[in-house]
Amino acid sequence: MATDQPPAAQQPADPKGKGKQSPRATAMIVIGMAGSGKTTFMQRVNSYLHERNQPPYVLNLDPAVMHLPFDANIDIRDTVDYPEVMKQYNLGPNGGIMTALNLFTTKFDQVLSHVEKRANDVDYVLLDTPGQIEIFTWSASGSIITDALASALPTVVVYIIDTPRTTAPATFMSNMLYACSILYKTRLPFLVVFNKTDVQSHQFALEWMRDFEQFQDALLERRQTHGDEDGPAYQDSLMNSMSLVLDEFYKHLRAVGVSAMTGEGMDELFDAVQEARQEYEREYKPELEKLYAEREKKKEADKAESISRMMRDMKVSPTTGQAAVPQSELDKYLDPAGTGQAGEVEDGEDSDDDDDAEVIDRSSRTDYYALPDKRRRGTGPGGAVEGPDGSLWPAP
Ligand SMILES: Nc1nc2c(ncn2[C@@H]2O[C@H](COP(=O)(O)OP(=O)(O)O)[C@@H](O)[C@H]2O)c(=O)[nH]1
Ligand SMILES: [Mg+2]
Repeated sequence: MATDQPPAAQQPADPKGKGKQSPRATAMIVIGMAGSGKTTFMQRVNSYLHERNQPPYVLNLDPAVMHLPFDANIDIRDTVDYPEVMKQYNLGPNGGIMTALNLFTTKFDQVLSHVEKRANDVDYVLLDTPGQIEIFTWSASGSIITDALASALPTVVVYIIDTPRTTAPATFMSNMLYACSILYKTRLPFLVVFNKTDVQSHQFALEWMRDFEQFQDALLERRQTHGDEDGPAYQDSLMNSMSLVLDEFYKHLRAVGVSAMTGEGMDELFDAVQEARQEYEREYKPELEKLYAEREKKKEADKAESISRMMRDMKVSPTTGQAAVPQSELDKYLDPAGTGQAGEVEDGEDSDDDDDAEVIDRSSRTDYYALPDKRRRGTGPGGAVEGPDGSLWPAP
């Protein structure tokens, strides 16, 4: 059980002194097909952790969600107005979500700094992602968010599967191939969660993953009972071969069954998340550190190169240090307005822009309801409710 684990902060530091210690929190990025139960799962995990006095830090990245059944510390809807994005850019629902996510990603440094501030106070950081899975998994912004998070704290991808809807071998296979592609794309510790076990036990799935012959038998049986319902017969031989290929993938896959509705399976879930965290420490983090060191080295080299190029361009004499271009001439370029504050003009405008879409951490902001209407969710259609003393509350 999660609470039996030693807190990360007490784990011994790397004996070689290499690499810095990870923050206490583990991030769980919840991904899954629309309707698989991501949001309900978030709600369940959130209340499970609250019951154990381990309140998580929660982020909602779904700009299109109408009602969130949990309190998010950071909500994309506070930063980006999804209906407005659709209108302004003339987009449909998916394009709107994608653009909203892209806009939000430009502010992700702020999000990350909020998360990092709390990463040693909480045990879990939870992220709900947009309903359409590919918007997150196959977009640049999805990768940026995932990578940024994983470089800041131990991160686990939690892939939610709608168990009752994956009992057909063909559907199961597509779902697993999808899982496989996300695993290889993110390279992060991965956890498959078979959700809705209150409706359908996930035992069949575990058996198919353990023994490909059982999967092949099920495939044959399904063909006999359902005919061409799941696809033409020639597809079966492809799936038979795929089951052999995926066998290797399954061996390294953690899978648990839960019901987000009833709370069944939560203890096993957190055991698996802790295991995945250890995998992050063991495998992902050293890779990350190596990459980081390489990047730093390259940055240093680039800096040295650009300095020497600049010196060449300015024709600075290496012996006298005298520039061929007079200083007064250079000043013109550095301070075009002649204000004596070179470079400040642009900056001022930029920071105005930033303020427009500042990322809000609701938990640390007491003036949330003093924000302009557009910046607050709960206003507009189904808007905020006025309390008896005139204070505003989010719509129920
Ligand atoms: N029976 C059952 N239904 C669930 C469970 N989890 C989610 N659902 C239902 O599945 C539907 C989609 O859930 P939602 O959380 O909105 O999915 P999302 O689109 O992935 O965020 C809703 O009607 C939920 O009530 C579960 O564990 N058991
Ligand atoms: Mg959802």
